[in-house]
Amino acid sequence: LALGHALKQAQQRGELHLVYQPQMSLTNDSIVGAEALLRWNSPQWGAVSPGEFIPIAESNGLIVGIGEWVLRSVLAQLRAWLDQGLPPITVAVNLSAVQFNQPDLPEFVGRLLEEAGVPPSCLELELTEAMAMKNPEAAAQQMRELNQRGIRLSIDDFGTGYSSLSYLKRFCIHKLKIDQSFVRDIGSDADDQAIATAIVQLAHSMGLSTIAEGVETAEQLACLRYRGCDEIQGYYFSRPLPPAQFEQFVRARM
Ligand code: G
Ligand code: G
Ligand code: MN
Ligand code: NA
Repeated sequence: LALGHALKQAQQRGELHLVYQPQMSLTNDSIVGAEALLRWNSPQWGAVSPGEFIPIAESNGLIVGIGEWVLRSVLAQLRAWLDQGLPPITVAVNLSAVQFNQPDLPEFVGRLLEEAGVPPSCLELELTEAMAMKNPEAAAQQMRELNQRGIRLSIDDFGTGYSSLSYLKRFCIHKLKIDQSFVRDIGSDADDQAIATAIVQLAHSMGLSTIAEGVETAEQLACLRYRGCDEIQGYYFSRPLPPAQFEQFVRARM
């Protein structure tokens, strides 16, 4: 409760900020995108993880305002990077179920993109299997409308939830994010190797790409490359970075 109260003020007081974790293509070894991750430095509570405060924000309704702030901030950042001559990248934003279920989300995001002057293909929205499968018909419609506006969609933590393959085929998504729980022991665990192979083959057979999360070692990277995974994200490549450091990271590799 106290945390919820502090969170209410956090936004106005500028205690929230975003960090950007680079995403690398394994086909041409270049940076193709980033995932925007929310951080909260509370003077009272210290650094609070989004894993802790997002559920609170979802239950007390603050998530709508916070989610809108995240989208606006990411688009302003993308516009600034484009103006500064950075190559166009796609930034992925985590959506909460509350946001995804808002009927006017596609129109709202479309308006924010126009106002910011950012090509829709620079924005990717991350959904979870649970969000997609709770009401698959409504979710499919929402995805279609986002897709029609040129916004990219991915399924986060893929493989940990429950998704019907028949629905997966009908969802307008571009990418599956292989959950880090399958990546951790991929060097030695035959089950994880089989799962990664299956996800990559499933994705490719449907014309989707794959990104593996939580890649920390060269061995994990080699295993994923061998299995045809398209992109990686993780500490091996880079931690999530503040905007200025992310820009430096990209420039150093241009
Ligand atoms: O970065 P970290 O591992 O601490 O993130 C923990 C969790 O918080 C992850 O599940 C991530 O998806 C979620 N998260 C991070 N940033 C955002 C955000 O901007 N919006 C939402 N809804 N979730 C976020
Ligand atoms: O649920 P979601 O996939 O959105 O959350 C991604 C989370 O994973 C972020 O909180 C991010 O900080 C974390 N993360 C990113 N790279 C790594 C990594 O290489 N190892 C571990 N353990 N966590 C990572
Ligand atoms: Mn994510
Ligand atoms: Na994930």
